[in-house]
Amino acid sequence: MTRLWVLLLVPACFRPSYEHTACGPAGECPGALMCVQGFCELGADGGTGDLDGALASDGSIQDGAVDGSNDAQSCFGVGLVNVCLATLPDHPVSLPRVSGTLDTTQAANCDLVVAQQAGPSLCVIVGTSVTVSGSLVAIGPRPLVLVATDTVTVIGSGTLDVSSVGGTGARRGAGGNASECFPSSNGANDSGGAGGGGGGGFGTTGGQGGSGDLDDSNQPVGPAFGGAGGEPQSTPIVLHGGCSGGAGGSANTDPRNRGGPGGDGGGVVYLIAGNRIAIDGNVFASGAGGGVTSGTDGRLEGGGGGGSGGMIGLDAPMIQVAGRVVANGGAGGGGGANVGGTPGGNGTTVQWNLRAAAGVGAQVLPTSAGNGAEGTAVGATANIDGVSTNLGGGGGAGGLGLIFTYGTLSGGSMMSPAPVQR
Ligand SMILES: [Ca+2]
Ligand SMILES: [Ca+2]
Repeated sequence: MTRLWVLLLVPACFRPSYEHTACGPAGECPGALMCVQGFCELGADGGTGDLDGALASDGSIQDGAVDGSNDAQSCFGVGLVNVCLATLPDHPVSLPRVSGTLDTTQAANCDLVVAQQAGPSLCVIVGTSVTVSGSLVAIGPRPLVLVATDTVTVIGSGTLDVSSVGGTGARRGAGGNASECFPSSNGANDSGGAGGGGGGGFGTTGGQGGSGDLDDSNQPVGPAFGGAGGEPQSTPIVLHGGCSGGAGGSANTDPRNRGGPGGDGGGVVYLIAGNRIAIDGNVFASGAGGGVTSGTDGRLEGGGGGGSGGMIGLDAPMIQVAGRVVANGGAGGGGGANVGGTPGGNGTTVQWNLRAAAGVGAQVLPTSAGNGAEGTAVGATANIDGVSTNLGGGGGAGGLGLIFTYGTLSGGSMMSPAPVQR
């Protein structure tokens, strides 16, 4: 027998739809599926799919739970995400379940995949308790949601990481580069020095890319404007990740000679516990640094804008944070001179309150291309712009991400940006 899970999202401010096919008028469903609460789900005789996943057990469907309306005791979460379970979990979950990276593209890596209306579908993992005791890195388009009927714990040596990273080991955190973001702009192309890309905006505005060709040494006429940073979105109405930076402009039409790519926005992770969240280790959702095209292919390029930090949600009556909870913005890439600049640093994580190192503009003595902006961390009150120059402009900084708490927070001396109680 396969345990059947039914999960609904019933938030205050939006009404997501369940991702499965609706039943026919008389409860008809295709194939081996059966009708549960108006939707076609896997029957008790099994099959594979989103619903049983790693939580499959010998439990049976409880008519009361399935047929009844949403029992308040089986719903979890008071904020942006609310999860109702028809059958409560009966065992704890320890993460990571397998070594390596959890890719939310694969539904089998989630206990449930649930749609959000006007937002990305969610990869949900459910247990009586959920404990992160190793390094769990999550990528893929779906935000990661952990739900425990009792406690979610990240132990002191544990790390839950949905950060995005550029350069060596590049990855995009789960739910990063969300389509719900306000876009940042690319830097303008100019053969006399291109503009830098704007930084991604999310919790705060992304920085403006630096302008290039201030001396108007080549076509088109005038300087090359840097891209605008993305606008902030401080109260998102769906759960989604951080926002990408804009690309730097290029100096000519040679396809090899293109500006630095924008950094990826940080991912999103959301924890819900019926009693308590305890974070002694790390929860990271920072954005990636803006890129460059290195060597002569990056001649007079604009540096890429940094990606914004992503989103972290903590929802429990008690939220105890002794570790680091971080969603910082990536730095901008450096502009090009005779060669490309250096990439912007990835948004800081372990060094939670430091700004990522700016990308450095290439130099042709005595002139240098524009440096990128340094990244953002807690206390960044203004957007940080890339540097303008006669050569290629630097990329703007990615803005801060968002950390929301729903419950009573204790500790939390190493959180960046500052958490917002909702
Ligand atoms: Ca110039
Ligand atoms: Ca020009």
